[in-house]
Amino acid sequence: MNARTKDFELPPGTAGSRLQALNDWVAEVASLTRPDAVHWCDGSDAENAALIAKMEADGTLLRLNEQTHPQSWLHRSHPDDVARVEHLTLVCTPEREDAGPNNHWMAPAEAHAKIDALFDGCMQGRTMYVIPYCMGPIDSPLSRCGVEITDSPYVVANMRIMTRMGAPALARIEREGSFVKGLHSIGELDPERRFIMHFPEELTIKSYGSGYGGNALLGKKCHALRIASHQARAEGWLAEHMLILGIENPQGDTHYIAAAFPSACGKTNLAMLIPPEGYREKGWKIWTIGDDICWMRPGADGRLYAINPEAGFFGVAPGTSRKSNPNALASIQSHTIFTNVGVTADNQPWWEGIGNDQAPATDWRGEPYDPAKRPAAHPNSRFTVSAKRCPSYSPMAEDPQGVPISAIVFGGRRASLVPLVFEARDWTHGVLVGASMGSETTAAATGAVGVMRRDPMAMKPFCGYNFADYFAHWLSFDKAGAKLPRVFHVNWFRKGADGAFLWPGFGDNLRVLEWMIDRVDGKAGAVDTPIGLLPAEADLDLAGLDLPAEAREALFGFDAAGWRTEFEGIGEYLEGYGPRMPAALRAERDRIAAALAG
Ligand code: SAT
Ligand code: MN
Repeated sequence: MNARTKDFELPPGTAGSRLQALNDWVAEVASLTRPDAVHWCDGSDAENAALIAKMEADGTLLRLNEQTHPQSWLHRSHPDDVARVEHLTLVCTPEREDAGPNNHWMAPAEAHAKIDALFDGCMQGRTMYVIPYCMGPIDSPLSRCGVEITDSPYVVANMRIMTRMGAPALARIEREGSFVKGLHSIGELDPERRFIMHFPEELTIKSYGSGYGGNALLGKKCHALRIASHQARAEGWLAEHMLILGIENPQGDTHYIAAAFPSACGKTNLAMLIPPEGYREKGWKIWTIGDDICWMRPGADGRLYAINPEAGFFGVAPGTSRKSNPNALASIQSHTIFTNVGVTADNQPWWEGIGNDQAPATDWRGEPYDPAKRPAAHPNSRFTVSAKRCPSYSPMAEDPQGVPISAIVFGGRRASLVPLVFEARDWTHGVLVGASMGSETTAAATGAVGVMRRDPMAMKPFCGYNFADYFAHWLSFDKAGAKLPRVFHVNWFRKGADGAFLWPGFGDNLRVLEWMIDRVDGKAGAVDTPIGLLPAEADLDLAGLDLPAEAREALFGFDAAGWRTEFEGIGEYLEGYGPRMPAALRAERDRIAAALAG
């Protein structure tokens, strides 16, 4: 046995246990990728410090100003590796139809062969890290474990923040004997040699050629959404692209809301909302449970209970300011990894919309800042920070039972037509509202920005199986004994004729959330329209807001002709899923289209 082979052995005290399958897989991967060493991550502070020191030494991480931002680092990615790559992200089910028209597909055998050829010998000269992790509180029955193998210490450091990683996760894997396998290598960071592949039947992920968040932190989108959505369907729960927040009213009652918005549409801001002054004075409070992913399961009382499977935030930096999101800004004062932001002359992180009086000296590519050349921060630059650093982080986020969900909210960026808020009539209508969601694209994925596309439940890039089957799975929750959340749709992004946003957003969104929970409690009014229940202006607390008549008309109005056209588009979109589309959803669309026509 040489030193390398010894490295492949399990951590002390675990040999011969239910971890044998894990050990065999690690050995198999090591013989394919041929790393110089194998490191089993225990998640300890000492391990993290050693990794950070190594990355500082080789330039992977640059230490930021230790006085203003203690224990914080900047990572500059390869300039071609700054976002998710949807065209290279594949769902590899045996039958193409099971992945559906919403996914790029490749047959499993072909996919394995293609990506294993890239992995062949790719870790020579590198260390291979084995990261056992748990998505969700370590003792929650809703949580699921995985193991990511990677050759990127940057990934290890980020996974340590984003998941419960290390020894406790390994212990749970040993108890349960099952885990999601994720193999990752940054490869050559060559966009021509890049794939993010999912094998739902094998509970396996293989990702090659990118170090970027959603492509490389495999616990996040790959496991907690694509693979988990597949598991959730089989096991009767939901894995969703949703933030979770608690709204505590002045009486001390807390309602929990789960809300789905596409990437870079303000989930982090909403999850950390600070109530407007008048609300604060009365005693309203917002509690953050999660900002990106929500796993929900019916409880014994028929309600849906949710956990945030993540332990940290991977938030968009640009636009984050004391005004837009003070809680996020407070969270990232220390112990934060910044990726692709600019820096000031004294080495403080900087991005467009940070709202301070400092100036960037160096841009995200490490070049002297020149606004004619490029922004200081990449539009999809990010911060990674532990959720525990967030002042509004809810203690309930660690509750193994999860929190009961009172309302589900769908929303996207819609410059026109879609009003500020409306409520679905019932669950089936709510599923249609989610299924027909549209949004203008953002910088979170490569490709054109600002193009309207259908993004059902904000899961277009993340659903690990055929959307038609996914909609059927959503519909299946409506059964005897179920006490399902109310469903709403919001649009914070409505614009006026001059292109400016009509709704102030941010903290003022609480005015809309209050209406929702009052609807849940049977206390607020609404106007019935074919698309759902809209608040009359008087149903919302607009005190202290200066909304011109044009804005009110657009935000609370209902444009029947515009919606008729929209419903034609929705019909065509749903038909694209063919015969697998649930009849109930088609009938619901037809019912509303008929009401709009009549
Ligand atoms: O890159 S991630 O997928 O992790 C972030 C996002 O796009 O939501
Ligand atoms: Mn997201």
